[in-house]
This record gives sequence, structure tokens and C-alpha cells, in this order.
Amino acid sequence: MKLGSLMLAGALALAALPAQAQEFSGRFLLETHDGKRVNDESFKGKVRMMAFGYTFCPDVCPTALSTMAAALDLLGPQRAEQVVPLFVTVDPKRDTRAQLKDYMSAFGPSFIGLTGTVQMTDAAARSFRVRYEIHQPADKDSDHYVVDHSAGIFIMDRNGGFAAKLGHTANAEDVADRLRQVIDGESK
Ligand SMILES: [Cu+2]
Repeated sequence: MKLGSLMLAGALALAALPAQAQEFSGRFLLETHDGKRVNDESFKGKVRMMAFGYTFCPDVCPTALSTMAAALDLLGPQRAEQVVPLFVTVDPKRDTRAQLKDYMSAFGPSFIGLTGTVQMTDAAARSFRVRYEIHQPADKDSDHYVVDHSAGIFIMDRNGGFAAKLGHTANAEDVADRLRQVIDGESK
């Protein structure tokens, strides 16, 4: 009987975990498109601008990344160099490092693509409360499929702390304004 109730308590504790895991922590362990292992501490000192998505995305991701690039242009080089733009793929199967690197170069030299195993991707998405769902093609070997995912641009301060999340309707001015606040607020 004693063992039974202990096991029940254990099961309840486990059941409570997913809710905690949904808390926003902003932590991640991933690999850059150049194969470097990085986590949320790796960019200490830089303001981060971060989005989740996948390179085959027809519209949401190219729009978000273009907005991020335009925001950096609006900031001007002195402020822009204090920002690291990050893009985390939620489709690591198709988004190889080479694919990511090539895609990032379309938006600017400072853009860093991040990828990892499915487990690493899941953990990163959870800690940003990003949801995504891969719509498996009827033909399992097919590389033609879409991925639904949360949109938005995260801005994190120089310590990796959450500063803002801008929705997909935010334009470059909105993003630049927010970045400027974070950059100037902390660099004094
Ligand atoms: Cu997308």
C-alpha cells in the first residue's frame, strides 16, 4: 500500500512537469549554421533579436526576417552591431546547416541560423513558448510539407532576459524602436 501511494505521488509530480516546462525561460542549446554549439549565455553582451521558423516557409518567416533586417538598417551601424539576429529552425530535417547558412546570407551578414536535433529544437521552442507542428506528408519520404509555427520576434537584453515580443504585424520601425530602447537603456 505504501509503495502504491508513493508511486502515485511520483506520477502526480511528473504530471505537473509539462505545465512548468511551458514557463518562458528563454534558454536554449543549439548549433549555429557554422556548427558551433551555443546556448543563451553565448551571446552575453549582445542584444538579441530572435525568431523561430523554417527556411521553406512561404511567407511568415521571410517577412519576419526582412523586418528584422530592415530594423537593423534603421538603427544604423553603431547600434546594429550591438544586436545579434538569430533564427531558430523548427524543421531541422530539411534545414541543414548549409541550407540555413545560405538562407541567412540573404538577410544580412550578422544573421545566425540555429539548428539542432529534434529534442534540442523542442526544448528551445518550449522555453520560448513557441508552438510548431510539422504536417507529415502522406508519403513519409517526401520533403514537401508545411510547418505551422508561432510567429513573432523576440527581443532579449544583453543578459538574455526577455525584453519584448513583437507580433507578426509589427513593422521595421516598431522593431527598431524597441531595440533602440533596449540598447540605449543598458549601454549607459
Ligand atoms: Cu514561417
